[in-house]
Formats: sequence, structure tokens, C-alpha cells
Amino acid sequence: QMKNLPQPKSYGPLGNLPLIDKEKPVQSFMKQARELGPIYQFHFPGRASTFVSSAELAAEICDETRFDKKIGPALQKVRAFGGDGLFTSGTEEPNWKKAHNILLPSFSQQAMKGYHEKMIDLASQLVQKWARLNPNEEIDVPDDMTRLTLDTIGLCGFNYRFNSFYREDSHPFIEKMVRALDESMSQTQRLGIQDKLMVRSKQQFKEDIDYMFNLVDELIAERKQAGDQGEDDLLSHMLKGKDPETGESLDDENIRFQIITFLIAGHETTSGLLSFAIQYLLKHPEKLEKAYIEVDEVLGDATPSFKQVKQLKYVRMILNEALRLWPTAPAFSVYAKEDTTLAGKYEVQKGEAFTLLIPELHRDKSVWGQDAESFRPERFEDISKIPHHAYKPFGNGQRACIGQQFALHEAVLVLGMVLQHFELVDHTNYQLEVKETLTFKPDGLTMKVKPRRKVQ
Ligand code: MNH
Repeated sequence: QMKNLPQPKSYGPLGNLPLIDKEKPVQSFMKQARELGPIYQFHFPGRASTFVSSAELAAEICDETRFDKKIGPALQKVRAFGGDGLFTSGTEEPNWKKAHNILLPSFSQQAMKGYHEKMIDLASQLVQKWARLNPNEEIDVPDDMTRLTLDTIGLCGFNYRFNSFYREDSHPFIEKMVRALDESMSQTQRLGIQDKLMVRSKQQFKEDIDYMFNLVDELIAERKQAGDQGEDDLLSHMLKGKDPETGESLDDENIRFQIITFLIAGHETTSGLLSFAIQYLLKHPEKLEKAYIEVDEVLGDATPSFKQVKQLKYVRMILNEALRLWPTAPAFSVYAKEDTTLAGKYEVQKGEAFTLLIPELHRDKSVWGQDAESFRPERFEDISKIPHHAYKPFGNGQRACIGQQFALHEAVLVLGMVLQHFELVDHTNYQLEVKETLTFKPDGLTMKVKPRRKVQ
């Protein structure tokens, strides 16, 4: 391991562990970065992590000739249910490349045209729900956004309707998924002995995973039994698709892992993004006004077409800026493929790992300017002006998010329709608190809405 790196105050055998707020680990690491600088080491009992947070160092560790994605301790735990799905497999595992090749076309811009009407279906459910509220009723923003994004990935992915807008509480899948994610994160923070004593949590973990496997295995079995009915969703692509390199298709177990991966990766992050964007609009009336002008001009009273979604440039800039300040998947890790040197001064040995703190990278004043902390969508007016390797909300290179186009098409469409129909009201004078699970969300964000036009 690298020596002579800055390190926070140590507490004997606990190392730096007491410095972590268990509810907000990533924000604790961000705070340390501000005190210790762009690279520092954090010691857990029995292991250490090296965090980087400047644009200069990000550019280095994003060099794919020298670094590759690391399946670190947290992702190792998520493997209990993500298996060798795209998110939790190493680049060298055969199923990573195979699934990557088979699934890439399903996430292309062309493929988005096939999902557009399904996305509209769910966005309309959200608009209908909000339009029918009484004037004094408040909206739990992250809650409704999670209903929306889960239902969207369910429908576009597997032609399955979670019907979250027809339930008071979330679908049971969510409760089990959230608890399983929570448990896998907690396991990485417990001491070995502590972890062994958590018999009940482990039993629960197993039950939750079994529930998720059963739901998904049934979906796969039903589809196989019914045969191809011309569905154009991720599941049909996975059942039919062959890897052009090897001619092989995915096996049923791997398809299960991919579905669970899409359900998890595909909804928490996007719902957080929409919630942060709304939070910023509530706090920046002048940007909100600009967005209203755009949606009125581009959409008018119409239900958005695929092409109109592409024309909502300012709405997209708002989402880009929300992802800059609060990238909802806030970190990723890489390891060195060979011995190398970092920034011309840090000797790195083969295998050594680094975790990029994306929110800190996105606040690096040397590239983003002195106003890096302020919400200013206009930064994204000209994408070519965004400094290279200074903006990584979707990760890097071949291991970057496969669902990026999907998430952005959905988010632009939904935010566009929300702004088309509603005036947003910050009735509590909300103060941002960021809640952490595997992802970031604005904690306890509520608002009220007033209609701007008739809902068809
Ligand atoms: Mn997504 C990888 C962020 C939406 C499916 N995603 C990543 C990574 C980041 C990320 C960062 C890289 C992680 C790493 O290097 O360890 N993802 C996001 C954000 C959003 C998002 C901020 C929404 C906003 N992701 C989605 C959606 C889907 C999805 C929607 C699917 C429908 N993401 C994935 C998959 C991977 C991934 C699958 C792993 C890709 C790979 O390594 O091959």
C-alpha cells in the first residue's frame, strides 16, 4: 500500500472508523477530502481505502490502459444478489463482456424510441396523481419519483407492472431490495466479530434475496413459457441475443442477475436525480422560470414526442447540473493493472485501488471555477466546454453506466411533463439534507403543486 499519504486522526485498532457517520459514509469521506486534500488514505479495521477527488487525479485513474474497475468490499457484498451481472462483475469475467455486447444495442438512442411510449405511460400516471391532489395536500417528492422510476424500468425492462401508483406503500420488492442493500453496506462497516454476531440480520438478508430471486425467476419462466409475443423489452433482448464475438447467449442465472441489477441500478439513481433537480428548481425561481418558458415553447399542451424530448435542452442542462452537485451514484473504484506513477509523484503498485469521490471532483474549483458550489445549469450550454475527466456522474470508459441514455431520456421527459403541468411550491422552505443508501436522495423533500394547464 502507498505510504506517506495524508490520513485523518487514528483511533488505535479502530483506525479512522469513528470518523464515519454511519448514516452518511460518503459525506463523511467528502468532508475528510476537504480537510486532507485531493488524495488521502482512510483506515478501516483490517483494510484501507485511498480516496481521490481532484480533476487532475481523476484524469489519471480514468486512463483505462493503466486502471480497471475494482469490485471492492461493498460491491462484493452486493454480489450476493447482483452476482456476475454487469454492475458487480470484474471486467475479466467472461459474463461481463458477453452481457455488455448483448445488451449495448438495448440501450442505444435507437432503442430509446421503443421505450418512449412506455415512459410516457408512467409519467402520465404521475401527472394524473398530482393533478388530482387537493390544493393543500403535499407531495413526498423522492417517494413518488421512486414509484415512477421503478415502474418505468419494470415496464421497459420486463413488461412487468409494479403498479406503484395504485399502492399506498411501495411494492414489496422495494422494501426487500432496500433492506438487502442496507445490510450489504452495513456488513462492510462492521468489525469481523460484530458481523458474526448479526445472525438475525443475516437470516433476513437471505430471505430478502430469496424473495427477489423468486420474483425474477418467475418472470423469466413465464416469458419462456408464453414464448416470444413480440415484446421489445430488455428481457426479450436477453433471451434472444447472441454475443457477436462468441455466438453465445446468456444463461438463465445470469439473466436473473441482470434483471435484479437493472431494477436496482435503474431506479434509485434516476429517482434521486429527479428529486435533486426539483429541489434546485424550488430554490432557484429564475431557473424555474426559464424552464417553464422552454417547455411551453417546445411542448405547449402536447404529450411529448421522442423528438420533443430531445429539444428540451434547458431541462437537460438542469439535470446535468443536478448530477454535478449531487451525482446520485457518488463513487466508483479502480485498481492499477501494473505498477505505475500517479501525477508524476505517487508510486503505485500493481493491484492498488483508488476510489473517486465524484461530488468532490465535480466541485474542483481549478476546473469548474470559483462558483463551483452554485447551481448554474448554464455551465452545460456548450458540452465541449466541459473539462475532460472533470464530469463523471455515469462513471468511466467501458465500465461506464450502460443505462445513461435511458436515465436521461426518462428524466428529461418526466421533468418536462412536470413543469408543463405544475407550478412547484416550496411550502416548507426546505433545507437540503442528503440521505444515503447505495445512492443519494434529498431527505424528506416535500412540495405542493398548482396546476398550470388542464391535464388531458
Ligand atoms: Mn448506472 C454503472 C450511475 C442509471 C444500469 N451507473 C454505473 C456507474 C455509475 C452509474 C457511476 C459506474 C459504476 C462503477 O464504475 O462502479 N446510473 C448512474 C446514474 C444513473 C444511472 C447516476 C441515473 C441518473 N444505470 C442507470 C439505469 C440503468 C443503469 C437507468 C439501467 C436501466 N449502471 C447500470 C449498469 C451499470 C451501471 C448495468 C454497470 C455497467 C458495466 O459495468 O458494464
